[in-house]
Parts: sequence; structure tokens; C-alpha cells
Amino acid sequence: MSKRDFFKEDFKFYRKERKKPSPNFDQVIDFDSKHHVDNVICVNENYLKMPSSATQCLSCEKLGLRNHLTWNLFTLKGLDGFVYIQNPFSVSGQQAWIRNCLEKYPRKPSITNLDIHYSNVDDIWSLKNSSDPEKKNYLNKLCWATLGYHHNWDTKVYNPNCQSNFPHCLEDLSKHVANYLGFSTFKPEAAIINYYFSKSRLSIHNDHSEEDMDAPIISYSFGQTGIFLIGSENKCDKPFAIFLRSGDIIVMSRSCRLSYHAVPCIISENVTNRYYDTEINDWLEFHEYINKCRINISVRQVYKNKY
Ligand SMILES: O=C(O)CCC(=O)C(=O)O
Ligand SMILES: [Mn+2]
Repeated sequence: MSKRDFFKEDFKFYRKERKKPSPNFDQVIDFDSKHHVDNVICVNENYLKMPSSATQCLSCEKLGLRNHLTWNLFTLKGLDGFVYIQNPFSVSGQQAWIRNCLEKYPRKPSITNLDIHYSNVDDIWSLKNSSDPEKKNYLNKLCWATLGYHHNWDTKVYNPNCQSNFPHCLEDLSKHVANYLGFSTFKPEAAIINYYFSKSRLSIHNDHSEEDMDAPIISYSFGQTGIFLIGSENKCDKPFAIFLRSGDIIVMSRSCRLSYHAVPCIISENVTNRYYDTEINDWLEFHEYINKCRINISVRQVYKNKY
């Protein structure tokens, strides 16, 4: 008798629910409202013991983060190595990261899905006029970008010769988060940025292409809310379902580094209090995008550290 595939069942369930006028998200863990608190473990105490020196606070500000003392960290029962950091960004910090994802990171030397179809995409991103229909057209077609060592979607293998400089800001942010969680040797070498539209999904997978599995994956979410499923190394095990909202960070390390995960659907929530201030000069074009779409950046160390 074939075993039940609980992960696939849940993935299909959330894809279907999203279409309903009142979808059933009762089983989705909501760290904001402490819904399903039975499965949630608050881990703040472990990290608040870390000295919060003046220099650390200064770098928080530079990176668009709030002071560590305001951070809320959680993990889930039975998910060793999983950490959820509830939106630690300041409002202006989130805006800056959203801008980076839409203005800088789709440009060369990044590789994007648009490169496959167009030869001169890079010029488009530099167009001054944001309402230029061609630029809008490109933004509506952008699905992914790779930075640093470029992940090859077909072979799932990193090629040491297919590499570009990793953006300094994203390196600093990711080292800061990793260091805070005790991964002091983490070296950000590759990032995949996924751009999700309202109907997008990310199928069930685990990230096994990196040589160094001891290093964590650090994942940042911006814009619309995603339902994130995370199970175990067994593809069929029932996953947890959690809401990932704008600014939330998750870290997958240790046992959960190779856990299967997926994003079955994007849901539209009113998130104006998280990052919006439409008064700022040219924020409107980003506001329009982020009001409909979700962006996820996952940062990885590819190779083992050489000492
Ligand atoms: O969008 C997400 O939250 C997950 C992204 C992911 O798993 C990936 O890029 O490998
Ligand atoms: Mn993944």
C-alpha cells in the first residue's frame, strides 16, 4: 500500500483554499497573533543574553534593522534549527530593501529569467521614468534573479566559474543576522530572489545544491504574505504551515537545513502599517508593486570555509 503524501495534500489544500471567498487558514501558524501557540516556542531569552553593544546598534540602523532588544524570535516544536524572526526591520529599512530588490538586484551582474528572452534588459532598469510602459512590462515578467554564485535551475549545480560579486549590503545584513544566531563563520555567497505574483507558487523542494550544509539559509520576505509549508527530510511528512509577512526572516539550519518546504499561495493582506509611507518622493511605483506581489531573498553559503 502506498503511503499518504501529507505534504502534497496540504500544498493542494492551500492552493484550493486561496480561491475561496472565506479560505480556511485555521491551521496556519500566525506568529503575529500567537495563533497555534502550542507549537510555537519563543526563544527570545536565549538571544537577549547577548551583549548589545553600541556598535551592534549602529550597524542595526545602517542595515535597516531595529535594535535587537525589540526583536521577537520563535521556533517550532520538533523543527530543530528553524528560527523565525518577526519583522525586525524599521519602516525605512524595509523600503530600502524593497528598492534594492526592484531597482538594483535585477540588474547586471545578476542573472534573471528575463535574460533568456531579451538581450538588452539592463538598459530598461536604468530608465529614469518609472511609469515607462516598457519598464512596467519587464517588472511584470520578472520571476527570479540570482546573485553571487549563480544557481543553475536546470542542473541544480553551482558552477564555480559562473559567479559575480555578492552585493555588500546584503552580505553585511546576512552576516549580521547569522552572527546574532551564533553562526559567526557564515559567508553569504549566493542568493536567489523569487518575485511572486498573486497566483504564483513555489513547488515542494529542499535546497541541496550547496556544498556546505552546516551553514544556514537565511530567507527574507517582503510585500504580500506567503503561506510557507515546512516539513522534514521525508518528502511525505505533514508540514507546518506558517504565514510569512513583509519583513519576516526565517533561518533554516541544522536538521531543518534539508527539510522540504514550499509556498503554495500568496495572500493579499492589508500591510500598510509595515512599510508604507507614500509621501516619500518616488515610493509610489514600489508601493504599487509590493501591494500586489511578494519578494523573497534566500541567502546561502555555497562552499565550505577554508581555514
Ligand atoms: O519564498 C520563500 O519563502 C521560499 C523560497 C525558497 O525556498 C527558495 O528560493 O529556495
Ligand atoms: Mn528553498
